[in-house]
Amino acid sequence: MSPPLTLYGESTWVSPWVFHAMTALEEKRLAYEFELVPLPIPADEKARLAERALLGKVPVLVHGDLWFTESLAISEYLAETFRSPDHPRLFPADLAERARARQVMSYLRTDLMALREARPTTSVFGRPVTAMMSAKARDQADELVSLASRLLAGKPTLFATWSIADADLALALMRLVKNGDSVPAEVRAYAEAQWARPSLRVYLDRAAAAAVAT
Ligand SMILES: N[C@@H](CCC(=O)N[C@@H](CS)C(=O)NCC(=O)O)C(=O)O
Repeated sequence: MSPPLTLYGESTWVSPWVFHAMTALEEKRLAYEFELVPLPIPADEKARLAERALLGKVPVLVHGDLWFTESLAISEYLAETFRSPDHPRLFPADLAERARARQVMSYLRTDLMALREARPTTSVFGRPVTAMMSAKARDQADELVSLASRLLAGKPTLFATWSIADADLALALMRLVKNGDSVPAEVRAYAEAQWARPSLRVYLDRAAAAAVAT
């Protein structure tokens, strides 16, 4: 029998990386405990997490004696531990599509800093921002939308079947949609359809409730 799973997330419900890890667990239909830590993480809690998980950040996945951080490491571990066909897939079966999915997810984690600053996740889950985007943020938004349009080309998912890259791309696009920035209709429809997917809703509903409460 597999040891129990625990996911550490943040009590403010604003982390795209916890969203990714929780969506992966939900998509795999795994039972797990959920532990909340405040953000910023208090020094003593950060040290406690870092002692076990190497880094004092969330998300942290605990599986038996293994504690580790990094959202992509978590989804890849879940994909490789709880394999298809016994569990739904998180990554495309096709190697070329899987490479493309990793390309998109890596881009979303390491790029778009100006856009992420101008359109933070607080404005996705809670109150929209009214400030104009800087020229750099606008350029990054244009690049993001162009990438989405080219990859989607009217399809409902990036690849032949849903993958965890769809969840990440939808969240990135929602930085624009939720703030009233211009997004082509078919890209917006894709992001909104992803937003309704049950595995994403688990984090999103908690984030929406937390936003209303603050
Ligand atoms: N690259 C990491 C990013 C994790 C991260 O930056 N988490 C933030 C919350 S969004 C955090 O734990 N910050 C607390 C801190 O740095 O003290 C991932 O993909 O999981």
